[in-house]
Amino acid sequence: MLKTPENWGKNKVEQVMTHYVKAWILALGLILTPAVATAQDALPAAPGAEAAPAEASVDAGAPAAEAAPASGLDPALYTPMKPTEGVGMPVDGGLDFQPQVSETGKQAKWINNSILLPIMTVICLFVLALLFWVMIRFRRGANPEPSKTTHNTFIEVVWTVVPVLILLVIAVPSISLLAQQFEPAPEDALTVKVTGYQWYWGYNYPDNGDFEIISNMLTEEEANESGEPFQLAVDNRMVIPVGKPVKMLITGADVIHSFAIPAAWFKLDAVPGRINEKVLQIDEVGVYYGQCSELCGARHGFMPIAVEVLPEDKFNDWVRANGGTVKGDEVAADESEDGAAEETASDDTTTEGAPADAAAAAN
Ligand SMILES: [Cu+2]
Repeated sequence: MLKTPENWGKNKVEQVMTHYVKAWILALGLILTPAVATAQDALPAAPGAEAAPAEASVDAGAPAAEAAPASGLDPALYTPMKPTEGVGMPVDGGLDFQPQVSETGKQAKWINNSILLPIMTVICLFVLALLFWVMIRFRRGANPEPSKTTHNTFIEVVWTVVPVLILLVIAVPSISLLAQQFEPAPEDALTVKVTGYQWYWGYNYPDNGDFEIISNMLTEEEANESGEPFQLAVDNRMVIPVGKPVKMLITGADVIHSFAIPAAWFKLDAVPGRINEKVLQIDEVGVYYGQCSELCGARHGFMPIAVEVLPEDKFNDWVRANGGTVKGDEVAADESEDGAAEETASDDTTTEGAPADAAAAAN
């Protein structure tokens, strides 16, 4: 259309109208995006969900969701521990790291709070003071004749050497912490294989008969009932002994997940097709929560991690409650049951085969 003074106004009205319509469509789209994302929750998520198409609740993705949390275990051997408020979980308005329960965590938190934060504070204040000094002392009113200096050897040496020294001060503890985190596990360390699934966690105990724990998030009602934080509480926790190095083998079954426990300064990606290894040692009995820390799909936010750390005898009871084997048990059985020597011998070969398989899988 030709732009004449007559139709110019009309054209502009059309343009403005089109802009308004576009803006409204865009705004509506932005508003509806989260709704569409959450609507995906209702889609059948896992192969198991076909059996129960009406089930669009939180545990639709669970392969074997039980009615009551952790109720399948013998209460004489194991009852889930109550978490300590504010330990191993986030707190409202919290600023600092969670209280650390591992050696690495304590060291890392100390580096942050005693080395990095003071250095950062001093540098920020120093630069701020320099800025103010330049702005006030050398403003045009106070300094009408600017200096023509272009070179000052002393200052140049200082502003090169001082940052190098600062970096050295940071590098020494920081690199040693990094190296310490990736020291291989000792020979006799307990092995736990962690598998990230869309959207829950699986924990295998190859040293204890290779039983598997499937860990799903509790619903809000279930979490309130068991006195645990919603969206962190799970039905079946990963359980490990206190003060013992645990060799964590971490992998993903479908997409990349990330296994993280902030209170233990532990985070490692769960990558399909490869096994990442890291030692986890928690020195205090308790329950510690974490979350999947790699965006892994629609319900990434609903696959929390709960680790329960128990004294070794309690841990062994938990293994027995799950139908697993405990190393000392077979020896005791051998001594007491002379008549069934052949049976126990065959048992031994199977149980001894398990760690070897795990080692082979790790390689
Ligand atoms: Cu995930």
